[in-house]
Amino acid sequence: MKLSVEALERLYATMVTIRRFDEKTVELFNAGLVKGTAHSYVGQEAVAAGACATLREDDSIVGNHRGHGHCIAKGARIDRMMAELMGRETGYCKGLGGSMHIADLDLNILGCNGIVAAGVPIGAGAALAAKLDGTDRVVISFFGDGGANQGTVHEAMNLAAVWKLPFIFLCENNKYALSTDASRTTAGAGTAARAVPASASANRIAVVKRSAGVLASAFVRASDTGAGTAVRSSVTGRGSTESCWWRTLSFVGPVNGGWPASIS
Ligand SMILES: Cc1ncc(C[n+]2csc(CCOP(=O)(O)OP(=O)(O)O)c2C)c(N)n1
Ligand SMILES: [Mg+2]
Repeated sequence: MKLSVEALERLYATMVTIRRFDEKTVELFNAGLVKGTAHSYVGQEAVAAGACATLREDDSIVGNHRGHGHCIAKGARIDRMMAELMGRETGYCKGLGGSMHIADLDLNILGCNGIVAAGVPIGAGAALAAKLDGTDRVVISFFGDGGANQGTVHEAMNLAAVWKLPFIFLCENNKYALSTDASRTTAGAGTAARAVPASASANRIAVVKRSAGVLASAFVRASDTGAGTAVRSSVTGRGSTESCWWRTLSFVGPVNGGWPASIS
């Protein structure tokens, strides 16, 4: 599909906004201003930007723990998101939800979720509602390769296929479950293959057809520091330079205090 210059510019602007939002979040997190924790979407911007660009306003999304990009791409307000991260009343959830629970029902952002893969059955339920209402709305749930190992994803895939729900399972396969290499968590022919028993075909842009399907994107998050190109160790997967860089950006632990060497 050939995109117009305007469409490409819009996609690029969305990606840059997501990147800047998370760069700022790192700064604020390191300054101790972000309440609770937060997970960086740096390196995955294209997935949310591209997926949400195919949606209408009345289509819904469900994000996961790494959901800043999902919300921004669906049109969430930056100021209200940032307020939420900092625990302020002006935030999307009055500051009570924090980074992992941003929701805006007016924008059909049904919520991000700190429980790995919990957003997938929620999305399937919303897709069932869209179908029962007789609409042609679609729903996308974003989840990771780690989340793809949760049983609830497979239950949802089965029902979505049986009931032909207008639901896209969008697996963002960044090859790690936070910091654990996929080879240590995922058996078989890979994440996309998990969809086969439910007869959904992976690697297909199913949004176009507005029917149940799986879209799997595979990548390793990389940065313009070049850290992403560090040599991968055969044991931990991630090279040491990349590991250090990843830890500074993922801000899911004692960033300032350092990490135990055993965490990969
Ligand atoms: C049910 C559940 N188990 C464990 C955790 C802890 N946890 C948070 S993120 C994560 C890994 C998720 O990996 P993946 O789905 O690949 O997402 P990524 O972080 O790579 O984007 C885990 C195990 C959790 N939040 N919920
Ligand atoms: Mg992952």
